[in-house]
Amino acid sequence: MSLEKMKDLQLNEESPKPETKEINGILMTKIISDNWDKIWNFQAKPDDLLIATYAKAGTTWTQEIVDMIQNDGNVEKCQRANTFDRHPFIDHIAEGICMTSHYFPGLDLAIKMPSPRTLKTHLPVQMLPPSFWTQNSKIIYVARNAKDCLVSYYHFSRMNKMLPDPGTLEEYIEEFMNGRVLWGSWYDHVKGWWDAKEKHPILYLFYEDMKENPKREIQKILKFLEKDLAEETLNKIIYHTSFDIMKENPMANYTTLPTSIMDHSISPFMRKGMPGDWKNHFTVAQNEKFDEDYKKKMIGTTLTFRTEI
Ligand code: PPS
Repeated sequence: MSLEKMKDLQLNEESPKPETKEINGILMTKIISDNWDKIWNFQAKPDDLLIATYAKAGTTWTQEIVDMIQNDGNVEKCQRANTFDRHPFIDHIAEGICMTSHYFPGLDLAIKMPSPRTLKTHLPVQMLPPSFWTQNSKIIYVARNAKDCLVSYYHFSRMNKMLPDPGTLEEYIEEFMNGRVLWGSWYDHVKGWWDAKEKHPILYLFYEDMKENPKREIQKILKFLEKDLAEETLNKIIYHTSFDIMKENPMANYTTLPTSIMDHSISPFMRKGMPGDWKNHFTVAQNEKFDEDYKKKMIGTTLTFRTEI
């Protein structure tokens, strides 16, 4: 198929929902599982910075903060390209019409990118390419409470043609609790990365803390990156990376992708940006069941979350 034809299809036709296939017990798209070796053998470098998250935990927000820091608060420089071109998503491979968008072959983009690179991943800790550990690359991990992650992931799965159909919210809650969603169990993800920070340079942040006090959390990132910025620049970063400003920023809000891939009229990528939105979605019965199951899955960890602020 010619590139023109592929672009035409991308603009005018619905992308089919992807096939899924497990790799190492984790649900992924089939194309990722079938090409797993390419991801596993990815060569990290000592000066890479990796932003790792469970999906919908505040990845894009953190990417924008980090880019603003790396560019000393220069907004124009941060608008040089889409978020997914600035920070390649190393565990994303796609095929067919989606290949015409840079978003999808994130792995290839990362391999070609000159250093120093800032990269994105949603991989659970045991699936991270081992070179990140041997190269001692810095990692920022951002965690968000399970219920808000679930609601955000549910709406994202409705609007993003690259994710499986989520069904009803009732059905999706069950799938989420059982870890039967792409990139696997939220519970194992947040706990696995929490434990990993004992042995590796990982800055572990929380979405709720970032929302409560962005200045304090950005200062943690500055310290971790061994950067110092003037107060005025810091305030500029807080403003530029606020939900309301990022929502209007086409280089950060995914609106440059065609509707055949992400349909923001179904649900915008920058949707609510608020801790506690799960309360507008869960019934009392769903919440009780979720909490009971949550206690069992999170037993024995020192990791705690706030489900509202
Ligand atoms: S992805 O697709 O996994 O990379 O998504 P991710 O960026 O991790 O998460 C998207 C959710 O983060 C919200 N968001 C923000 N919240 C607060 N402030 C800022 N600046 C911000 N930027 C993105 C976004 O709205 C999604 O959450 P929900 O709850 O769906 O609104």
